[in-house]
Amino acid sequence: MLVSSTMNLPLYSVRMRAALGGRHLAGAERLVAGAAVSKVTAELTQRAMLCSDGPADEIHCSIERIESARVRYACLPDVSTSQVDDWRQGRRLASQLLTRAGVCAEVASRALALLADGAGPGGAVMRGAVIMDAVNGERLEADPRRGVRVSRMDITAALRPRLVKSLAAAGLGHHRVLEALTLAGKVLLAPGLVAELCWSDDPAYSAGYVAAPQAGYQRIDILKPAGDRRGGRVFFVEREAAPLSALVDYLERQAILFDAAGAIAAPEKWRAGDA
Ligand code: WAQ
Ligand code: MG
Repeated sequence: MLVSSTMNLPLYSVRMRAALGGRHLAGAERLVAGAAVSKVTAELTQRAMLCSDGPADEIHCSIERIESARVRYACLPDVSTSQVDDWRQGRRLASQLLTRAGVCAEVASRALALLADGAGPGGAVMRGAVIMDAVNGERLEADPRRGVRVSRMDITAALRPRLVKSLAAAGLGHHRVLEALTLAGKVLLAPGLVAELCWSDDPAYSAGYVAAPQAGYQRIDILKPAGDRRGGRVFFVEREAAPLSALVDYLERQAILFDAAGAIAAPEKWRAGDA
């Protein structure tokens, strides 16, 4: 009998980050079979060359083998989308969703202001994410220029075409949705994680999300003014739940492959009075 043994083949973490004039431009991370490494590396490099603010003047790719026994399999979070009138309303909704997830109201406001102003030194965009204490708003990441970069996650080759199809059917065909959903899926399984807030640094992409373990991946279609180059990610944590070192190690190093998707809801108009 022929048994497919792809589950036992080693996987490769492929990571790309690109900069222009010392400023972070783009990054991406995949986890793929050996046979796909060169193709995926070329795709990610091409993205850095074609990105709207590019081409990059510096691109770093790193490729590293991961033993299949170390890979964890999981299901992606449910996806919902709220349509708002403008970014102010979007941020009010984000604040509500964060407090509902267990982030203190003042901490939620602080995080929104931080991403709005640029979370890196001098208002720069960070390459990775801010880690913030959900109770007192303290920033916990060791390097506020770099932040913590989540990697070693992807969706399986079997799930990918199905997911691409169901996202497209819900009007969510942009590659950013699939990538952010994968990243948030990994983040939500982190020890001590309360919620994630994110919007893109791409001036042409205004959507973002609040993700939380119970509520899933909650998209908000407008979280910043058109043309704004500032964006970022904040991971809110409950400090007592896990040591920071364990959290960062999980985010940076634990390999996770998503082999199942959650429910994908059609976009709904948000009314400010909604509970
Ligand atoms: N780990 C940690 N932080 C990251 C990572 C990562 N792997 N990748 C990006 N960031 C941070 C970094 O500060 C970026 O400046 C910021 O997030 C935004 O990155 O459902 O495209 O790649 O419609 O611009 C969200 C909405 C899109 C998608 C997010 O992020 C949807 C997006 P970008
Ligand atoms: Mg990116």
